[in-house]
Amino acid sequence: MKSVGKLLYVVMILSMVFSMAACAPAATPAPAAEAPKAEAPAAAAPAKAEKTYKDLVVGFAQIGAESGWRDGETNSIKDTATKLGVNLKFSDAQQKQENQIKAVRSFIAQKVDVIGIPPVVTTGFETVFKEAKDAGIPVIFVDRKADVPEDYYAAFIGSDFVLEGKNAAIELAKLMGEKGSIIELEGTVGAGPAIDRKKGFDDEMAANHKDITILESQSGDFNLAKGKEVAQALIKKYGDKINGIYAHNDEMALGAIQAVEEAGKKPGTDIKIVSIDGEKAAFQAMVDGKLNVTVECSPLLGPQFFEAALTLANGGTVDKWIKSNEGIFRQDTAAADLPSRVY
Ligand code: GYE
Repeated sequence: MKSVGKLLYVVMILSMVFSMAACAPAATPAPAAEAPKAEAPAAAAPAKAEKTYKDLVVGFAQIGAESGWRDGETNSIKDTATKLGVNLKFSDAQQKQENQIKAVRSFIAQKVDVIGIPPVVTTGFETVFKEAKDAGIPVIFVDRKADVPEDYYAAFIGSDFVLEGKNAAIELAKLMGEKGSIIELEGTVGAGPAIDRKKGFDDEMAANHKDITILESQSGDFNLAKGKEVAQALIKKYGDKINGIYAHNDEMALGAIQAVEEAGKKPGTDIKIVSIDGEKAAFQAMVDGKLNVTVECSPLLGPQFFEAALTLANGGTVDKWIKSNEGIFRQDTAAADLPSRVY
């Protein structure tokens, strides 16, 4: 009992001291009060309201529609904009760099908040991205990059193409029992993913798969018809020497499959085929046993793109490289995976 009384006494004294301190004018300022004081908020102009998705005006300068992959990306951008209520100005350059440049200029003139673009090739974009920078409009590279100074763009959202190429090489070498000869179908000449997918693949083959020879490497421009045409010409040239095909995207692999069949061989068996993207059609080709592996590259970049755009429009910063999550898919799971593929 005695100790309870003592405790009560201490509590009473303490609470008196605290209430006195609360009422008394601050005599000796606490250390924190010595920090430079901000201007009284009442005197300053009211803070600018943060933009929401509904206030956001975004220009997107798409390349075109060369692949199912790109259609998948276009849908992801458009659908996400609709869902979020973003005012999207979408332009289709029909595979032409000059049209993409025109689109960017028109977005600058319209004073959009942010510009998104997959530059079709890496060179020739410096002037127009400098113009965007001078106009204070952040540029986000979506899925492809251009070779411009770092401060000409705010972020790149997309894949590690060198790694995709390296993974494709490891897969193809394994399928071929670490020996034989292959042909390579490259993407659009001068396009970032074509340059990097070649580098990743060729370097891995040269370093770790010395009994595999790359007979020839040619551009199939990331589309089915050209991929088929190039594969036909190379099959004619090298005949039975070819044991493997590496295509920088699924569309060209689908073209190559047709070329192999027309040459009287079995794609996926006589000639192993590995490509990149993970399109629905590639999964179907794996189910049919004609394609062996697709290394995924996701075009479903809409949500990450608009999130970054909103942050930038509000003056925030984002990671310079926003990476997409991707896997490697083989024939053994293709049938189970196919129904959930979006693009
Ligand atoms: O792999 C290809 C498309 O830029 C990453 O472009 C993209 C590539 C994709 O045409 O199919």
